[in-house]
Amino acid sequence: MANDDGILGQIKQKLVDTKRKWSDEGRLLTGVAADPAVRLPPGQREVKNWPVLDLGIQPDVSAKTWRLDVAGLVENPISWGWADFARQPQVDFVSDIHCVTAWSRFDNRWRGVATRHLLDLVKPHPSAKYVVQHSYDGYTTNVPLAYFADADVLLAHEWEGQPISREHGGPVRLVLPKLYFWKSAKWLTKLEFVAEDRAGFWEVRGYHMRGDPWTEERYG
Ligand SMILES: Nc1nc2c(c(=O)[nH]1)N[C@H]1C(S)=C(S)[C@@H](COP(=O)(O)O)O[C@H]1N2
Ligand SMILES: [Mo]
Repeated sequence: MANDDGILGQIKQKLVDTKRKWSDEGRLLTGVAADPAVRLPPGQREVKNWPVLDLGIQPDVSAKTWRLDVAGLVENPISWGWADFARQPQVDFVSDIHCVTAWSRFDNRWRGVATRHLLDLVKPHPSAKYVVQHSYDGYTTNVPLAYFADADVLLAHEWEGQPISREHGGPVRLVLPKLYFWKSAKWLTKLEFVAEDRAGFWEVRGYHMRGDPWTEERYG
């Protein structure tokens, strides 16, 4: 990743090393098959608080300076500022969070712009199969377009009726409930549509290219 040198100078290298070690050891894998009708995926435990996970940097992005670019294999690339984003149809969704570090948090009420609406505007080329999310802290993560296009996926700017806080990725973060939460980029600034899957920050460090919690796709 082009950004790695810059980030790695600043991030908690120890955290990265620990997570990579877990990946190498297959830690937290239960080997138990899960029923998607069961709300808590295998190996997860429910928490009532909302843990913060980042690379040791929490970029301070105001709505004024925030931008979202949509690029790559799309018919209509866009570049939005806050006013453009706020003008789009807003939807509310309640969904659960499943973090690969084994905590899950139920019933999070989000407000934002549905990725389905964004897809209607940008019109991905038929060859586009994956979406790479890019963030202000240099973080990247890749998801299959089919997951990105689910009805419950939001470019979220509110949680429980309040603007998403800086530590949780405000002003705008992705929320993709059907994959582990590392697939939901905080401080989102760019979406890149690509034909071939491309590993993001954690994926190059041993995490799964897809990350389905119900089949425990923790490590890849
Ligand atoms: N930009 C950015 N997005 C990110 C991360 C990050 O470090 N930077 N961490 C990921 C991980 S590992 C998780 S579990 C969730 C954590 O979101 P939270 O801090 O709001 O709980 O954000 C994901 N998105
Ligand atoms: Mo995570």
